[in-house]
Amino acid sequence: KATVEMLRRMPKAELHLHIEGTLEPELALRLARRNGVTLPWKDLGTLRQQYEFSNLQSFLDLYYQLMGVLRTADDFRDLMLDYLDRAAADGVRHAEIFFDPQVHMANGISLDTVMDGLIEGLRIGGERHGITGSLIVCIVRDMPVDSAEALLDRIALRVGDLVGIGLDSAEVGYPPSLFTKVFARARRMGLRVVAHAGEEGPADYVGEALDLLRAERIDHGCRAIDDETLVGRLVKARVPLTMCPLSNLRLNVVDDLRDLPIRRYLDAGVVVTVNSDDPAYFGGYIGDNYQALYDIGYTLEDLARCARASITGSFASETRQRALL
Ligand code: ES4
Ligand code: ZN
Repeated sequence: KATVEMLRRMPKAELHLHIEGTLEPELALRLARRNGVTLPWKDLGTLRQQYEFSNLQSFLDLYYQLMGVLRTADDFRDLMLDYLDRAAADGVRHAEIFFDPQVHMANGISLDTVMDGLIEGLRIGGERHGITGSLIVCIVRDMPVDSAEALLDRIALRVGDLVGIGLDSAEVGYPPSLFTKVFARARRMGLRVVAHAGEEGPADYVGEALDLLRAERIDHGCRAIDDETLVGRLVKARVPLTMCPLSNLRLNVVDDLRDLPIRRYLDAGVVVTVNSDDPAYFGGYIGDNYQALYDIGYTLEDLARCARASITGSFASETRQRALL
């Protein structure tokens, strides 16, 4: 199909991607064997049956359990390389990649093991595909605030290897306001700021992410549509939303892709980007997300606008952005 090729060829950046969410079930089983980690699912068929989710939490339960198979720097390198191979095939030229060190550290893996592996993967993938990438450390919002502060103590030694800090995991009941001080400290360390908000949580959480965390991008932002004033603010301040259609569908944020507010956001002038979130869990990488929007009536012009926004909304240098556009 000519259109698939046109979508694929649009230079794009991926701005909302959890590296642990690229752990395919095959790789999870292989790493479990390699590392002597016992999982409750003995074979691929049984594991595959676990991928039907009712909401964000039911996904997170599987996602955090499978993260336990990631033990060595080589594991993290292999995970990154597999992702970059797939991303490059979808026309991704730059990726800003989330990871959840608090969970790995709770599993007894050091921050250095995680980061050394991911960075080696970025280096090899960069040489292989000409793709650039950077890391965004995520705060797991349903873990104690103390654990986020302890992470920052570790991060302080490696800020040069990070572009930013984000906020992810179970949203409802964990408002951004809990992390005002954590993010203020991260900003003083020189990190750029993004935050998941308005995925399952209310529009108010998007406002808090902007006002209290000083978020420069909002991850998801589906529920911002409920607050007209907030939408106007996103437009005026040109705050990109990193939207993930297949994720929202699979986690029942919406019943149908047509119920996503993307059309209304584009018409209002919001900066919208298209991303894959946790592609190994949600049935598609970034190209599939673009394709799914095309299939329900978004035009090539709409999608080219999103692709362009992903580059200008990235934290890549001006020079790199110009080279990508
Ligand atoms: C996530 Cl889809 C989603 N939402 C919030 N936190 C996450 N961590 C990984 N995937
Ligand atoms: Zn996400």
